[in-house]
Formats: sequence, structure tokens, C-alpha cells
Amino acid sequence: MRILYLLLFGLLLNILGDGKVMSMQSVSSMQKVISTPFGKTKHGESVELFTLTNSKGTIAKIMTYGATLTELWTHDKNGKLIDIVLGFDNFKDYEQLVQRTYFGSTVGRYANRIGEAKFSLDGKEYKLSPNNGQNMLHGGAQGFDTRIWQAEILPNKDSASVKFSYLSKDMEEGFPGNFNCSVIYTLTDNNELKLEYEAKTDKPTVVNLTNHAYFNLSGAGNGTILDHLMQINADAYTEVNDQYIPTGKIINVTGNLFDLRQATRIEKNIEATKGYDVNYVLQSQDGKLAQAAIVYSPQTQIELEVLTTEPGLQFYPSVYLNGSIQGIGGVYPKYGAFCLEAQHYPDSPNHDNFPSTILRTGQIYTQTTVYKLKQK
Ligand code: FUC
Repeated sequence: MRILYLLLFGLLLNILGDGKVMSMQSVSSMQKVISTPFGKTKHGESVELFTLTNSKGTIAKIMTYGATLTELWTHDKNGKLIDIVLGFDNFKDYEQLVQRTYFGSTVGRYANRIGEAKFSLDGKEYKLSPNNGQNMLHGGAQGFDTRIWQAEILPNKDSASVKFSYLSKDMEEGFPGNFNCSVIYTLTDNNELKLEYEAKTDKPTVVNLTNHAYFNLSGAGNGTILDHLMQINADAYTEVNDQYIPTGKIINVTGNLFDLRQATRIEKNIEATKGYDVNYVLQSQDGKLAQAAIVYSPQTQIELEVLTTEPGLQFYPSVYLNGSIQGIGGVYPKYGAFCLEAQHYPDSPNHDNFPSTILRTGQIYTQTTVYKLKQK
């Protein structure tokens, strides 16, 4: 009987997918990965979309352009499936964005900002391509979020996994070294979306990979996240100047508006902090997977727990959205979502007191971040 249900479910996905399904895996173990064509870039490159489903009915969709999480569907308090990340259901809308938003993208080679778009390594100065005033933001004009990644469905008995790989050539956007990287997206039956990154280089370089998903636990396009409760396990944050470049100072949150160690309504200090947008220095600094944040929507009773091996977490409550983008679920207003970007600190290559982001030949860079969903 169970098998029959699964086959019927697979058939339904096929029909919903307009018959364009190219491959399907592990139907019998209830986890599924299907791939469908998602569109073509203006240069004629094909973009594929991978749909991961677990036994709870949670669905994650990731496209090969930017190894981007485009949709994440989970159940709200009434058992209704809602999409909790901002994005589009067709590729053209991503390409036509007037302003880069990095919705759900894998960001690299260096996520966040590098001051004056330059750094020195082993006595040599590297000039990067500035794309945020005189600074570099999220890997430059053609960051990893704009690249087509190679995808491979991984044989995985217990969960649905897809591996996305990208080779960033020596001196791409100014970074030294041929840089081979990958991110494996896994959706477990425990309602965890796990992102495992790996990279190596053939010359010393710097690296900071993250995901830039915009979450709204009340549903993408369903108003703002101002009523969400946010807890971040950080005693400090990296101070920035007026261009959001770290000054090098690490500021303790005690008695300060940025203190989120207790679950706090996001609205409370959002204006007073000028929209947060800071990198939190997480309590866990040993590189082991540890809880970094918990977020909760009272409307849907969906909770998101973020765990990471990274030492930092950028909290960005979508200050620059302004209602001009119409995506899945509706229009995306200011504060229509929050990003929690697990990362090394911004501008680390220019600050010796920050954890190092240098990757040398023979070393393997790894980063794991888990988004765990719960119904509370
Ligand atoms: C986040 C922010 C930045 C920028 C970008 C689009 O990473 O920290 O300030 O606005 O998103």
C-alpha cells in the first residue's frame, strides 16, 4: 500500500512538473529528488531546478544558477504548506532583477565585504573588482551567485541530496588560484536542510562561502518579519564604518541594542540599530557544528534553528527591499524577510585579529550550516 502511495505521489510530481521530469530517485524510500529544466540565461546556458522532498512533505528547490535555494515549503500551524524563502518560480525573474538581491544564492568566493576591494597575501597585493562603491561585496560583479554550477544527485538512502560544483578560475574577480568548490544540499526526514561546502585551491587564496536565503517564517510575500522572535547566540559583533566595512573592533553586546541573546521581537530595536546588518561573533568558535540562532513566527508557529561550523553570522533583515519586487507569495516589502548568513567575518583578509580566511594548497576548506524547521 505504502509503495502504491509513493508511486502515485511520484506520478503526481511528474504531472505537476509538466511532464518535464528528467530523473527521479529513491521513490521507494520516500525521499525524492527530481530535476526539471528551469530556463535559459541570456547567454543561452540551460538552468536546471532540483526539487528535494522528504517524508514529512517538506520541499526544497535549488537551481543550478548560483546553486540557489529558490523555494522551501513547510507546514504552518494549520498543516498548510507555505513557502518560507523569497524567490521566483521562473528563471527570467531572477535574471531581470534590477538590483542584485542574492535571494537564496550561494555567495563566494568571498561573501560579505572586502574593504577597498584589495588584500595582501604572502607579501603580494591583490586588487579585486569593486562592485559596492570602492569595496567588493559578495564576490564581485560576477560572483558565484551568477554562475552555473554542475549538479549531481547523490545516492543517499536516508535523505535527498544534490551536489553543486563550480570551478572558479585563477584571478576570477581578482582572486588568486583555480578554486574548486562544491555545496551539497541535503533535506533530511528530520526537517533539516543541510548545506555542506568544500573547496580547494592550487594557489593560496581567501575564501568565505555562505548562503543568502531570505526567510519569512510567516510565508514569503506575507508581510514583514517584524513580529518574529530572533535569538542569536553571540556575545559580540564586529563594528563597521559608514560603508559597512569592519573597523577591526569587536563590540560586546551587553547593555547594547544589538543584544539578541534572549529571543527578541525583531521590531523592537530595528530602527534604533538602523536595521541591524551586522556580523555577529558567535559564542561557538571551535569550528564544530553548534546552534547559532533560533527564529520563530507567532503567526504560523514555525521555528527555524540555524546551526553552523562558522564563527560569524550576518543578520540582515532585508532593509533594501521596498515592495518593488513581486515574487512567489506576493510583493516583498522592506523587512519582508531576514537573512542569517553563516560566515567568517567580513573583510577578514585585512584584519589579523579575525579568524583567518586563507586557504592554502593542499588544504580543504569546509563549512556546514543546517536550517532546522520545527512546528512549535
Ligand atoms: C547582506 C547585507 C549587505 C547587503 C546584501 C544585499 O549581505 O549584509 O549589507 O545589503 O545583503
